[in-house]
Amino acid sequence: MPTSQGPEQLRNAPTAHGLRGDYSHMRVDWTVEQPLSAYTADEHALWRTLYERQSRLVRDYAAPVFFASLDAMACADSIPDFETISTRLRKATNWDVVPVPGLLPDDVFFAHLANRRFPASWWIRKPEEIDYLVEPDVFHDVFGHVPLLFDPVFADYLQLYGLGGPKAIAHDAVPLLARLYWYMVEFGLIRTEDGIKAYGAGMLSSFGETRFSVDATEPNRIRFNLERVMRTRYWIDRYQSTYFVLDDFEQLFTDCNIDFAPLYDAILPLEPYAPDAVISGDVVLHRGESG
Ligand code: HBI
Ligand code: FE
Repeated sequence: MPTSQGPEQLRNAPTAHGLRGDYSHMRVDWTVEQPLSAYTADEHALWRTLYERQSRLVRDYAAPVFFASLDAMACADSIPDFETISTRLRKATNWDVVPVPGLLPDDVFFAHLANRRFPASWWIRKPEEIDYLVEPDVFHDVFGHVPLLFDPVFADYLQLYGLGGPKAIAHDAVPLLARLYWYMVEFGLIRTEDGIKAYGAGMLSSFGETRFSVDATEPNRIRFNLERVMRTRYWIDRYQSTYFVLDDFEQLFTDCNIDFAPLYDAILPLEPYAPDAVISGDVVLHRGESG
């Protein structure tokens, strides 16, 4: 798959600042071999620590599809072989997990999602980063993102997201599409029979934000609305001030299965909403107490 950017361009991209992965030996699609034999015993132990801590939390805080899929992944004991995970995932929703050095240029990232390939960093964080790291590591990507790819509707939504990438790039609207990813893939909430639960990878791979997003009184919880999400800025280095809540994944797929171009043209000239804003027209499920 031809790419418009080489490693040197990525290094100049905003997300490229101080990238920690090794981008020197990549295939043309920016994937690499997963260095299974290179993982140390300490790294596998760190994976187990992260896994045990989060898997206890997700029973109470995550949407059921998340922990049912996590169980099916059977990856508690060590950093998983992406091929093993992909074999199971292909059977479920025809997605693959492919090893990459870390953050990818937008066009490369979108192209992988459009072809039902989830790019996952192969390396794991350092012990001192157990509660926070800037770039996604193997725990964030595989523990946080992959379980949802076992859900057929969410799996189709994420491919739709990737397919929408080139149009967003053509409209200079990647920041708007990124908000949709940030709020509805990284930090999404969903209604369940047992109340509002978390499904976003950013929260479910975070010890603190898993509970904060579901229990805390500080953040707003507002019913999902596509235009609203596309117009709302987000925090990248602190818990969110607003979480958007899905009725179900069908709502996300249906609302996003449209031509985004008119939305981009309508929203781009407008002032974005602050992360903690509550506006008229919001269906407010919980009004945050931070404001
Ligand atoms: N690359 N590996 C990786 N993972 C991401 O989540 C990611 C990325 N590149 C770009 C990106 N996310 C976002 O800028 C787009 O979703 C907009
Ligand atoms: Fe992520």
